[in-house]
Amino acid sequence: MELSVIEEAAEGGCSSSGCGSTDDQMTHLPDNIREKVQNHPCYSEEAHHYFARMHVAVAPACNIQCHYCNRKYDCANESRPGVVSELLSPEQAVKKVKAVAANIPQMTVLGIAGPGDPLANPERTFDTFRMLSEQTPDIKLCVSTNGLALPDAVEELSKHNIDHVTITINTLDPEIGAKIYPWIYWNGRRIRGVKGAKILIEQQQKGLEMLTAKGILVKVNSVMIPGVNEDHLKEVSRVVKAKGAFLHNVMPLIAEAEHGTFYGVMGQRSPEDSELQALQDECSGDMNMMRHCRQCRADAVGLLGEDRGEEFTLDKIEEMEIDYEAAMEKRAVIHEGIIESLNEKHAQKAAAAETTLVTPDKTYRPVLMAVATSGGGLINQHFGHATEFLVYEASANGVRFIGHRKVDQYCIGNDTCGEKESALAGSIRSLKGCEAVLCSKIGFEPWGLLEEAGIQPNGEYAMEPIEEAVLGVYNEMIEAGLLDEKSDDSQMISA
Ligand code: CLF
Ligand code: SF4
Repeated sequence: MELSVIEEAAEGGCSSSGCGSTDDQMTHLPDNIREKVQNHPCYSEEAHHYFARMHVAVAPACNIQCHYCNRKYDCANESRPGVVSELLSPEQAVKKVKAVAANIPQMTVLGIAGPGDPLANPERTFDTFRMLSEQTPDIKLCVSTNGLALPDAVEELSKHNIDHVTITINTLDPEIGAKIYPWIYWNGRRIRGVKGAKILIEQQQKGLEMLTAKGILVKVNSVMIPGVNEDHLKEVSRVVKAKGAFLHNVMPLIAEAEHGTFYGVMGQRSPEDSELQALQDECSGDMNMMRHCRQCRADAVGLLGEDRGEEFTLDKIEEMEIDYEAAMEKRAVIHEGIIESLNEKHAQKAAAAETTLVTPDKTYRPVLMAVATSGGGLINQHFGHATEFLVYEASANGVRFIGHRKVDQYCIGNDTCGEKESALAGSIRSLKGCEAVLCSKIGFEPWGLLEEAGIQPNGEYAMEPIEEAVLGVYNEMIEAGLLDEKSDDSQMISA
């Protein structure tokens, strides 16, 4: 029964129809699924503008080796390689979760994603989940795993009300698997090559089937490794969707020699932004795609893309007095307020869509635009303060979220901007392919350099909702005759 609901939800998703409005993903979902994802920042692109997640690093060991991982660092299946998290005991983790929940009321989800594999550390992981399900019942629990130990853990996971599980599945083919996983540790033995990869793949698929049969929402992460698995990932998408996975997150391989990973040292290249986007688009025919993953660290705290971990180090938490009952009441009011305003926004959008004249036979070329935001779904960040830009595509079909581009913040604080030339040049380079950048403010110097690079800066939409602003700029480009028209008639699309 549950499986068909999840399948229906996956099919009803926006990406299957080619449209990209993130609100549509929510409106197409059955109520029971919407309730599970509407405040989960990873399972809903819309939610990630408003709700935060946190990870607790309680799981140090791992039972496999991935060629994109260096054991000194966090599990690269959900994290950026080269990041080290402070290991916590389950008790310390619970204390930290309460402290964060009380201070960041928008934090709705607690995930365990490393620094090794959570299910290779079952005692530490399940002790943490057990205490949290008892003591912080308003927080959703989430786990990410390589899948090797998953079938044996499904029963225990379901006991702790864990509704969201991520499995990293990079391949269905043991020959490809042997190029990604040199060995696994299985039944007390190290098993190498194709034989080890075959066991891992079978365990992942079995775990996926068991979870979906229980109605647990499964997200599948896949690392796109050019020349190794990129063509095969369309088949992965098709198969995991058929087995009831809710979402597919194709992430780029990050391979730097300084991280000391096998791929980094061997010079294995990472995909270009455009290659990643093309693969995500190809997979989206069969699957809801996640495009807003930030490859968080195993101790990440805050909205996706921000890291407030420094505010919650162990010494700082020790000094905090937390009344969790009171915090829960406050949190409930804030969560309800956000959901209500999102529902209102959806209703307004649906009403506007009914009166909108869109003429799909007369199309203009799509345009990529970058957006500086610090959350809340608004254009509300100074260009120089951005550490990442969200990229949206505007077209005759509306606006869709494409991904994000990380940049080095070149303007720190409120002092003079534009001094850090190389960081600014790097920001502009990272916006390759975008024709406009929308922000709340921008300095004179970056304005000129962006224009020289063919990217039009725009501060006219400060504090306005992102999708409406992107559509506004797109319509202005149409009116100004900047887009290649396939028709002489003008065409306007509604926000
Ligand atoms: Fe954490 Fe992962 Fe749960 Fe999210 S992260 S365990 S599903 S709560 Fe999210 Fe971070 Fe991407 Fe993971 S953005 S790395 S997908
Ligand atoms: Fe590293 Fe995670 Fe792979 Fe384990 S599963 S080897 S921690 S990337």
